[in-house]
Amino acid sequence: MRIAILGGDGFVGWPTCLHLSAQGHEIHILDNLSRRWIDTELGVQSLTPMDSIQERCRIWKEVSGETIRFHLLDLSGEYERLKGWLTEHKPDAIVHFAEQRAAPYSMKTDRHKVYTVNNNVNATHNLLAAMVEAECDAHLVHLGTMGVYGYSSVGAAIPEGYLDVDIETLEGTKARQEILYPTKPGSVYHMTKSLDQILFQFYAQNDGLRITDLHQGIVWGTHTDQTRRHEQLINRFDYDGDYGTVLNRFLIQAAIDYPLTVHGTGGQTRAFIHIQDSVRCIELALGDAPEHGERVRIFNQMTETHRVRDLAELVSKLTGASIKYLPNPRKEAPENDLVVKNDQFLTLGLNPTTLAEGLLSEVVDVAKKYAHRIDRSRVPAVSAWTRDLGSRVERDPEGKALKSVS
Ligand code: USQ
Repeated sequence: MRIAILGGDGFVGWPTCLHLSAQGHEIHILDNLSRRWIDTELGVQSLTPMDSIQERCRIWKEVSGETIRFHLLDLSGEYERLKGWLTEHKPDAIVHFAEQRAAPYSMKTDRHKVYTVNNNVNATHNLLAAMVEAECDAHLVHLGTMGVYGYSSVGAAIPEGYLDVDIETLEGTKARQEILYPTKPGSVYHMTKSLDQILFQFYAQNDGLRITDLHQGIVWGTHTDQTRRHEQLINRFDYDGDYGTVLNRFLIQAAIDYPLTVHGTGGQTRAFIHIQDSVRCIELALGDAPEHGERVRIFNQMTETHRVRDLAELVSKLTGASIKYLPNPRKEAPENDLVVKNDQFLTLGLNPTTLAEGLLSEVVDVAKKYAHRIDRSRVPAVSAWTRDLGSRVERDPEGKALKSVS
């Protein structure tokens, strides 16, 4: 297949490009390199040294003999170029990762909220409108998030996207409806993915676009089989307070002897998936396209759930790292249970990689190898969800210059 990977320079995008290219697909990356610009804005860098996208593609050609083409294009701001590209290249499939993906970054300031909404919602809508106009019959696979559901604790498993409900009619009988699971995003970033769902629903129903939305959990790990093939193919690995995700942060913190930064009681339960499974799920979703006129197909892309404090304890046991319980900068339930259905990917053949000590220590080894690149002052999570929470944030878990916490 000819596959356009929008956002193919990012953390899940890049290994997906390699994975699909290794399977013989013709891969085109469309990316505005905004993630690299955000590193510059925040004054941080990936733990792992990352080459330019052109250099990465050159190395891939050397290693595999396969060509990955790169097109510098801003989905949210260059509508006409996007439409022209789709008209000219007519991809068979499109994988859409091209959105600002960090919840803390989206809550940093009002400017970051506005940027995240403009970027993410425009990117998705521009893509959908352009696909219709360019008569592009590609199967669109979008990377969404488990966070659209809001990690509820209602005592029922979270279904894959849809819920059957009975509504009382005017005659007093019950009418069965299938609705999108009620969305309850916990950040401006997660809210943009909730909005994406409505855009997809409309374009599938109005224009017959074939769309799959993947509600992904928190990704951990860094290597896939393909990124391992050459040092310069290495994936990015974020550790900072905005882009680093919880388990990867704990593993890096352990590697540099930094206290593990648990927010609140650590009673938050979240869904997780290893990066290798993430790219495999994209492959499985691509092979299972809906028909024209079918509803949006929704998969829960996760393999296991864990409580944050249990993860901290696991990493601490493995590495001897200390744990620090910090005031939570986020507005989120301090404790929640989470049961998630993921039968569809299991039926399609996903064989989950679960948290194993060997894999965890492998990530700690990567972190140790590049520890000299870590700026410890960028480890604390300082983006707060409200002003009030901001004044309570403990900025330095290492104990230097602690802010008072009332
Ligand atoms: N947390 C800590 N300590 C830290 C960092 C985070 O206790 O040092 C806690 C947070 O308060 C939160 C949980 O860990 O309760 C998860 O935070 P996270 O930063 O790992 O994940 P999140 O902000 O939810 O976002 C990440 C990705 C996002 C993806 C989402 C999937 O950045 O792109 O959509 O995971 S999910 O969480 O299932 O919605």
